[in-house]
Amino acid sequence: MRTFRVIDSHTGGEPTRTIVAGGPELSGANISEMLHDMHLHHDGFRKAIVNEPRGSEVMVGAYLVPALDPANHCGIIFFNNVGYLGMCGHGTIGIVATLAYLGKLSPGTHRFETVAGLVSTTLHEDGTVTIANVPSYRTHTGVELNIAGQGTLFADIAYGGNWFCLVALSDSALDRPLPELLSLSQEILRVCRLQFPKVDHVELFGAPKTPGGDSRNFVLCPGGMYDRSPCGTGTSAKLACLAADSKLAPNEPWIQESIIGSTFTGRYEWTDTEHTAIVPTITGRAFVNGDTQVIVDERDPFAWGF
Ligand code: PYC
Repeated sequence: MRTFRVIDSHTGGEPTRTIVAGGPELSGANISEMLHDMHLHHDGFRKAIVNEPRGSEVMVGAYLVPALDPANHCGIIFFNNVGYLGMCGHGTIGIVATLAYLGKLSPGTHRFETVAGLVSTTLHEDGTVTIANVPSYRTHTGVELNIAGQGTLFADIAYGGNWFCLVALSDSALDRPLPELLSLSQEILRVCRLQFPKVDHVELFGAPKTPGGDSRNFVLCPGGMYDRSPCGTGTSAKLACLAADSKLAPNEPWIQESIIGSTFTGRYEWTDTEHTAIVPTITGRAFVNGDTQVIVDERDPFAWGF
């Protein structure tokens, strides 16, 4: 019998399950090597935490590991039902809320080591969290994607801690039933990856419904499910596109609404005078909604997930 303590939270509706005790000791000289060790030797641990029957395809897991630099709070390995994520914006906000719930963080600035790079966070007095994400940038614009039944769609390819294919649809296009949005975004991903194999998220845009909102999105994640939050890395990629097109000025707020109506506020600054990349900041809120002991009973054929 093995046990792990996990804290569940959700950020704008999107769940994060953070393992705070009982996980494996990982070897490696940095967070990428630790992820490699987890992938090679402890992948069953990932599956047990996020897959059914305890989890689901929408669950994002986070394993906290010691920081290499003592100035940082800890390292984070993000994962889901099919593998690992370099960075996760809603998950980082969830981890800050989780560590505050555990009494390990108070309002102020705290840095975390992720596979994508160093992420600085600020826990505000009102419980909201701002993350200063890794440098984000657009690599391609006006990419033609021929999608059956849709004709030619035009996409941007951008990095925001994960790789995104971003497609602006008509204002009402996101009002379609969710299964239709899932199959459309899956087909866009299939076609996009023929040219850009590293892209693993698709972000579709339509008109916002929230008063004061700038845009509404539907984000397909690598596990085949859609993000209930506006997606922190996806909003970072969107900000990189807006900056590259001079459609949003530095420090101007951008209210990104998710498909369920939750919102993040994004802003950016350029990293350099050549405007090669931006540093996006994303503000949102997470709530802790579970504090659980996970039991792995070796007599249970599905104890390590399926
Ligand atoms: O918020 O960055 C994010 C994210 C990635 C996948 C699910 N959420």
